[in-house]
Amino acid sequence: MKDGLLDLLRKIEQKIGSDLLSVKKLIAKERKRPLTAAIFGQTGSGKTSLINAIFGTNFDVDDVKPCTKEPQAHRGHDSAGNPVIFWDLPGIGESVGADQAYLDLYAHYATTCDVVLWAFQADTRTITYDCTALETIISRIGAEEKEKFLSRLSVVITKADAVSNSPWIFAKNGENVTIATSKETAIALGRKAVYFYDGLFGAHQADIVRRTFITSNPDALMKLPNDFWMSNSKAFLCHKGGFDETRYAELIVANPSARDELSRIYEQSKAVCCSAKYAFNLNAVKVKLAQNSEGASMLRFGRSIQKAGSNLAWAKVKGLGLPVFFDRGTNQVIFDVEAID
Ligand SMILES: Nc1nc2c(ncn2[C@@H]2O[C@H](COP(=O)(O)OP(=O)(O)OP(=O)(O)O)[C@@H](O)[C@H]2O)c(=O)[nH]1
Ligand SMILES: [Mg+2]
Repeated sequence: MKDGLLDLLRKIEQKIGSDLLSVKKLIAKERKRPLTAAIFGQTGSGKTSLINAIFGTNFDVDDVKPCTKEPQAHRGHDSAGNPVIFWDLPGIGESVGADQAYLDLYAHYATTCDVVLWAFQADTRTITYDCTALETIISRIGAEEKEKFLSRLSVVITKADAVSNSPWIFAKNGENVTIATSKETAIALGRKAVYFYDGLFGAHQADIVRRTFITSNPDALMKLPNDFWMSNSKAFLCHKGGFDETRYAELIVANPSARDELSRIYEQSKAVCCSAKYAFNLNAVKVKLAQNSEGASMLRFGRSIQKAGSNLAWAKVKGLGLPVFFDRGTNQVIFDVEAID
């Protein structure tokens, strides 16, 4: 990872020359500070399970009743050895009284964390409750903090495995299994991603500033419309407001040399779908953490993040509770994952 970071620095150096010193200073400062993150969302939406899947923690989860009652922290390091603190919080929706206290907690973490994830579970479509909670948090943190908080907030859609417009694909390779969506399920998840993102942020989208490190020639970025601008250090490209697929497609055609920055900002303007159960898209969640954090901390995840994929041990797949097919005509099991070596 350190080499990856140096490579990236060299690339930035070639592009922006004299500004390298300011970028280096920024990175040095960022490295000393732990990256802090937290996850919000309704009870049972799978927050703790997601953290367990990403960080290998063993926090309690419950199949029936609200489980996490106090904030609990995973204190670890990213792949470059830099400190990361991830706060797993209680879920809202447990009771009116508990929610008041939990929303106070959320307001606290909203202003103190570098990045916040808001979890929706894929097999639901209700958003009013979460929207009301977001408004309460905003009213508690005040107008000044609002923009910063919203810009650091990402939406994750959990339990993607619960969406199966057509079967998920399990590719066994020795002791490992790669789990992928079928085309239809990928499309359904893509629609969910837009639905929950737009639903949660609603009119607030106009206030959201997204930013990404500049890796292309800055000259190419000068021609972008007025809702894009470069930070003073010329290290970041910033954008304020909503950024949908149509606009993204138009801008890429008009500004092909700015493709890298535009695609990173576009990715930040969408929810990411994942599944702790299938270990699906967990790397994409880490990318979200990195992209939405302030400063140069996105570099800290850098190239250590492989392309989003899903890998599970075969032994784990056997324990997923997949259906068993039984033929009543022959009185035989036709398919049982547990019977496969
Ligand atoms: N199908 C499926 N179920 C999941 C997934 N992640 C979590 N679950 C289940 O969802 C239920 C709730 O999971 P938790 O991780 O405890 O949810 P939580 O959001 O932390 O809940 P609170 O702590 O009460 O806020 C458990 O039964 C989990 O097994 C997933 O990716 N897929
Ligand atoms: Mg929990």
